[in-house]
Amino acid sequence: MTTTSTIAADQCADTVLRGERWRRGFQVRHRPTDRPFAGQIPTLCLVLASLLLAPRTGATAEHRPDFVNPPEIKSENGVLETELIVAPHTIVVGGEKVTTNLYNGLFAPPTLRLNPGDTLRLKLTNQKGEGENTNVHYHGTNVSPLAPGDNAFVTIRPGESYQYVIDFPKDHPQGLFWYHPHWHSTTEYQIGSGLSGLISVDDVLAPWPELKDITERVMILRDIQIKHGRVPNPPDPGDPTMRLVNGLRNPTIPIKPGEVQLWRVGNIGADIYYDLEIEGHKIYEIARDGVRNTQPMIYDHLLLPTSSRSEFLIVGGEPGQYIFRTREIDMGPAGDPHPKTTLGTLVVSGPKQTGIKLPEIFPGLQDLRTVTPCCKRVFDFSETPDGEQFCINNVQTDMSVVNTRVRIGCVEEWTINNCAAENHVFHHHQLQFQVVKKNGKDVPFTGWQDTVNLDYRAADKKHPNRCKCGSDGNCTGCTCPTADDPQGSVVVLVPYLDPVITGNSVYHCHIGEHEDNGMMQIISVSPDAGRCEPGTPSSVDREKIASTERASCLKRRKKDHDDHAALDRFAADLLASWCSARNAGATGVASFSPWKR
Ligand SMILES: [Cu+2]
Repeated sequence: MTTTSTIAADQCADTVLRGERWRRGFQVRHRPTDRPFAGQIPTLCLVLASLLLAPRTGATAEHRPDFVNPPEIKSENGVLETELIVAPHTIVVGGEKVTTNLYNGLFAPPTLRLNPGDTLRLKLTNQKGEGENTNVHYHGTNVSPLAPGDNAFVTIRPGESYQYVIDFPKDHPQGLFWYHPHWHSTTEYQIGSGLSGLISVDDVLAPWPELKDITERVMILRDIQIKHGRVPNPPDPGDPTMRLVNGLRNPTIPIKPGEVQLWRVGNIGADIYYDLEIEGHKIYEIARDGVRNTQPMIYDHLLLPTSSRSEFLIVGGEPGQYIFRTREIDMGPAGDPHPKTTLGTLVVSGPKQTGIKLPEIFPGLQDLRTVTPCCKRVFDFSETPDGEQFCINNVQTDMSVVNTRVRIGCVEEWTINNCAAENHVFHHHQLQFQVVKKNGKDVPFTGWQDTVNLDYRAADKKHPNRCKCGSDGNCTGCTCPTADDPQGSVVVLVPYLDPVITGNSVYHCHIGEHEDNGMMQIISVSPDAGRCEPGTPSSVDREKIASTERASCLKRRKKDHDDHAALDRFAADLLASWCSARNAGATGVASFSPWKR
């Protein structure tokens, strides 16, 4: 059924994963919550199903559908038990008929709602019947990567089921996460088919009880390409696509003048970005990628790279209709077109609301710049001139190789360089990191995130040595960022602090096409690694290599996904040995002080 070993994350849970976990909670996390969903009765609203199955006539003002949240499944008594069945269904989406693989027949599948400390028991059944393997990754969650947890290396073949059991730590960040297939080499197609949904770890509004009764709008941003009634396998991110909100084309979103609403938005499509804008309205972001900001962030428009989530407040303006859209995005000369597109229509009407103030006091969060990093590493993201193959540090994904070994208990500094003439999106599993520098400039500390955009490089008059691109998007002579020309580089501080993330996971570009074609590597997080294990080039090593050499992308045949079984067993053994050492009284695995956040 699955190729992974079956050591459970809770094998030493009493002493390590639950009892002696590093305290890292927001002080506010322990406040009682009186949000309406705190009662926790399993509920699967099927309202959306009927909406999705009904023929739709398009996006004219007269025929705009009403906005509806995705259905929800909530935890009860600390457990969320559910089954997702992946199977082909024929539906009408955005006015077009398509036969595609869906979770439980829904283009907007249920939001899984649970609380810190809860256990998610999710049975995934693969009924795709097309010879396609699948699995589920729980994006952004700070949980164990070992089977039967959030293990991206599990294989669930057609006709098989797999029982995931995932313990969410008691101090898990409260916010928006998501689930999607992570079966390397077909991830893009599977997400593009309609396979992704949201996870809400409640309650993001806990620090602000005055907001507890405001209307909450949960939004799945996902596009679909339909050709001859099917989703192309794989989709081409350069082709025209239909952008939808919860499977709806240009829905009407009502709000009263002065009313404060919480919008929880996830870009959970396969490849594309959004640059969100609501005419006449500001975006007051309170959380990014499932972690609250340290201060209110106010935007006229908000870039959401693939896989990012933003939770923000909006305040209804003067009565009228306002377009909710994504602006046009410049993805670079080698990138795909991302044209301006209407997503929905905000309709402001009704009696004026008053009395709710936007929050100004935010919970604390550790500024990781106060910590001396154990290790500094550099990762160069490059691609072949034709933009077909993608590399990290000059090699494509090899599912049988651990590329990076880090020690639990460390904060590391990673410099991630975009050496290509199109944007990439860096994502790291199991944690959030802090961005401290972008394109050579210091970034103020406003929070943590699990995805970050890497700006493209392209030649201009001042920088003739960057990529030179033809009108066909083919680019040659690309170089990686340097100290003198840092365009495209991002420096992040990565906290490998929580022993629950011990094991093997991955970091990669979250543009599905790029990940499937080589831009992903395997990381082993263990107590046994050296503080700066050789293997990944350090920043010092990298300075000796010319940026032109670093920009190459060697094609390496991807090995079969199943080769990973041995590595998973290896990680499980490591955790087991570490658990027994801790149980015997050995300490010092992580000497970092408790988190302040
Ligand atoms: Cu990419």
